[in-house]
Amino acid sequence: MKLVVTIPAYNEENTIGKVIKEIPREIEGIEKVEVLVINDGSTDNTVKVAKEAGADRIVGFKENKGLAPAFRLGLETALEMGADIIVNTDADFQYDQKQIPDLIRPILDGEADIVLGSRFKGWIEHMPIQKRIGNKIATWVTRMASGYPVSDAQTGFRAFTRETALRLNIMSDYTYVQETILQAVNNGMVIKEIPVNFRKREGKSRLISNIFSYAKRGAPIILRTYRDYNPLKVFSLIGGTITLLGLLMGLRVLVHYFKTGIVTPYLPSAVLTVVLLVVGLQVIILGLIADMIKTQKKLQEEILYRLKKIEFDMRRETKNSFNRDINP
Ligand SMILES: Nc1nc2c(ncn2[C@@H]2O[C@H](COP(=O)(O)OP(=O)(O)O)[C@@H](O)[C@H]2O)c(=O)[nH]1
Ligand SMILES: [Mg+2]
Repeated sequence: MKLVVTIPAYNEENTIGKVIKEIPREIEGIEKVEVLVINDGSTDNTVKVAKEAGADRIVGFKENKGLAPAFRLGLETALEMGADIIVNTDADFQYDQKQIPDLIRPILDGEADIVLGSRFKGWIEHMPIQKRIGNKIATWVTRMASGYPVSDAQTGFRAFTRETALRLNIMSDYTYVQETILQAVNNGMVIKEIPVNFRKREGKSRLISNIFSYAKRGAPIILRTYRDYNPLKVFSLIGGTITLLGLLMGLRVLVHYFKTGIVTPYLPSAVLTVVLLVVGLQVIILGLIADMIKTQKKLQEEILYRLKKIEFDMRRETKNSFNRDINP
């Protein structure tokens, strides 16, 4: 069993060294632990510090591309490095790397495909109130959208099996945290949470400047992922509501017509009824089409999974790489 610990980092020269040094290199049930840093176009000494602290491999982008692309590159590179288990952690020294053995335990015991380190079930040294509220809201939305009773959807401390990493397709370019949970649930993967410790952040968050901009960028990702997995439900609800409004409106016109035999005073209502009914039915039809696309998407995901499996198993054996490596 090989474990690869991935650390996405953006200007984290002050903390990344400590994070790497804290990662246990000997874990029961694991033959080899390797550390992979994904440098997202840092403009400070992140790469140099990471190398000196003992990172086994550093990959990344020349420019800042965002956390989700960095996470995706991390998964791919870890697969290529032959990881059987992948742990993702943050570069800011907030998570306690000594808990990695606990985090991967459910995977080693064959009880989970994904393990999430939940801070709300564990210990939090300090989290600004704004962020705490934002986290709670985003977690609630993720819980509603996924059906999984997650307690901390924003956690960056996670473990994945190789199979899971092959099946995840991260589409967003901002944050991967909720999308992975929704995809995992919809692919029938087993998620477990364990309580973890969370230290106070040294320095400012690189990801979240304020909670509103996070919500503005994060909410569409959750909604889009939900829509993609439940198109018929989403479109029927919207189309159904519009149709219902049309029917109610039409009822008024009809009642008047049956009473008096004329429609003329209610002509605007009659026109609106027709418009609402036409639009509502169209939205429902769109839902039917989207549902067919969903079937296609499932097939495509299965094809992609099988291709990735062949590709990454081959890369693992031939040590053939994408060559996204960065040398300080
Ligand atoms: N690749 C990449 N990583 C980022 C970016 N912004 C933040 N990170 C990393 O993502 C992790 C979490 O970021 P952090 O700023 O601590 O966010 P917070 O804990 O949610 O406030 C850290 O390891 C950061 O270095 C980014 O633009 N690109
Ligand atoms: Mg952090």
